[in-house]
Amino acid sequence: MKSPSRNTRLNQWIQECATLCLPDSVYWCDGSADEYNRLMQQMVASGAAIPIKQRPNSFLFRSDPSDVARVEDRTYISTASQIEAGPTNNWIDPAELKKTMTGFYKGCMRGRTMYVIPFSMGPVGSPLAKIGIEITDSPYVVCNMHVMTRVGTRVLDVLGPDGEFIPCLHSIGAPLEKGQKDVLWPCAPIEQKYISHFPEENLIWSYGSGYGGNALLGKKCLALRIASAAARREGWMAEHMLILRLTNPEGRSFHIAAAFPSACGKTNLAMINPTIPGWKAECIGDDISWMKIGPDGRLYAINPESGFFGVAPGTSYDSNPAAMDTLKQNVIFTNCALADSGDIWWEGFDGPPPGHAIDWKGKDWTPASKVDAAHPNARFTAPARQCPVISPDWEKLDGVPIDIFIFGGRRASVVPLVHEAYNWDHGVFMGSTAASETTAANIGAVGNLRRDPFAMKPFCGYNMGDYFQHWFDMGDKLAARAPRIFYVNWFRKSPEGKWLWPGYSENSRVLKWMCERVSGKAEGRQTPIGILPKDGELDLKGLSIPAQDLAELMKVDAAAWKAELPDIDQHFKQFGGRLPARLGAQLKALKERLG
Ligand code: OXD
Ligand code: MN
Repeated sequence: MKSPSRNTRLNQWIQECATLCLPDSVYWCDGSADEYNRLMQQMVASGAAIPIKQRPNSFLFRSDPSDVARVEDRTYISTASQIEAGPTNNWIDPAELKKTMTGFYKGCMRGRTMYVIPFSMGPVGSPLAKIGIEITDSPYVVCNMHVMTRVGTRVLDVLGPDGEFIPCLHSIGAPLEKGQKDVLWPCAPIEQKYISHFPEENLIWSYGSGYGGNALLGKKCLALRIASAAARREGWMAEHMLILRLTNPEGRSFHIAAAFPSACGKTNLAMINPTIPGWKAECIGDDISWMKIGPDGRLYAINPESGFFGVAPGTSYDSNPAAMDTLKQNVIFTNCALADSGDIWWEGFDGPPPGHAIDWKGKDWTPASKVDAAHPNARFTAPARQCPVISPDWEKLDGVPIDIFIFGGRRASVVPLVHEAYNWDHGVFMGSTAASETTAANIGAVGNLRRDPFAMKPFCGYNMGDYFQHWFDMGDKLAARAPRIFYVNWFRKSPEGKWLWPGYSENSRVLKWMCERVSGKAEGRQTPIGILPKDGELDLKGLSIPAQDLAELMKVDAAAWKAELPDIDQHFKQFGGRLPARLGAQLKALKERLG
């Protein structure tokens, strides 16, 4: 197929990749509904996609059991010197990594089509948007990219003959020899999977996986790892944050950006349905926020994505009605179960489980089965515009002004429901020490406590010590206009293992307190770890939480916090000379406050 682009660098790169990967044909995506439908029909015909009768234009895919989540162990930040990637990233010398991967890419698209996907992260024409071009041999990836990004010819128009783009080369790593029958989810074995980033040349190479963030390269690879490095160079921020707008009964709006590790409820919070009377919430994004200081000195955020790639298990009308309504049509489901009714199903779905289903591995499943019907990292890919609570401003080219940052994670103990930072430096300290129990979003053990600074451990494209410094630099620039910083823990448990806080929509009570702090209506109480709600300040009307549970949720246990200090010290030590002195000062101050 002839190139529709006049961009010399782009055409040359496509030519080089075609020569290396040797696809049977090259196809330039135009982003049309027709294209999407055609590819889906091909995948239905091959058996890779299963139409979901109850949900128009929706399809179920089952991945290979070895290809079910992001592979952090095989994800690389390949900078000229290892120190630039820092201690939290895997590193291989760029020349060596390119040599290894070039070996894999040679002829890797034999028997397949090479799709060229021009996409924009951010609304086309936004001053914050960036253009990427993904090459892939997976039609599943093309369809997902249609939903998650803005794909098409208008992107090539903006790119013009000499515009800048981020090249993203992806292959599932499963060439087809003549006459070889394809499998339903082709991919390479784990030891051949590489998710590689070259931030110094704005380049992404991904090989061997077709799943989520490993393969939809606009998301984690571009919008977080490459963008975070670019943002530092260019003076803006790329963060693993949802964005929401909360409006109080008087009509004042607050914009909140919140960072939580993967599978800790970002999508639920982004689509919250407040239980407090008169408060209204709108969703702007559920995973990534790009932010830049505006002409008025405030920080403005856009959601660079156009869809939700959400964790399915646990999503229900109870936990997230807006997400469920988003999933009525035009959805790609991956690794969910298929009930005999013809509808999808997963653990935590509304109502009783189906009597019989086909599980994510394609096997018979009944409630008596000992295994999950849906993989714990099963996902839905759905257009953001279908979300009933999407903000009318979600595609505003200049973004929305952020008032509040929230950090958090899953912690069964120690960390109270909410506390506010004393100031920006203290907030950066909170973000840099954020910790959470691990989830199924990454391949690896689930439930271990790990420090996940700013929920960016898997996504920071450069030395995290420098990333902390970038937060300080941004705070210095924002000065009095900087957002206020809070830390939450919705996941607190009693010593007997009972949830202490109802979570979900009730989290709006905590958000309300934050807004009242910002507008000077809540006084708070000072504690060694930060500012907590004063007795009676958290609106609990209509909620029956035993006093004892509330006390536990709001408790600052100095001894437990002191016990955390050596671990924070250890965590900081890994950054050596790259750790900003301001973080050391914060740790010292916390030690002193704890007595
Ligand atoms: C995601 C993740 O897919 O963080 O958003 O893993
Ligand atoms: Mn995420």
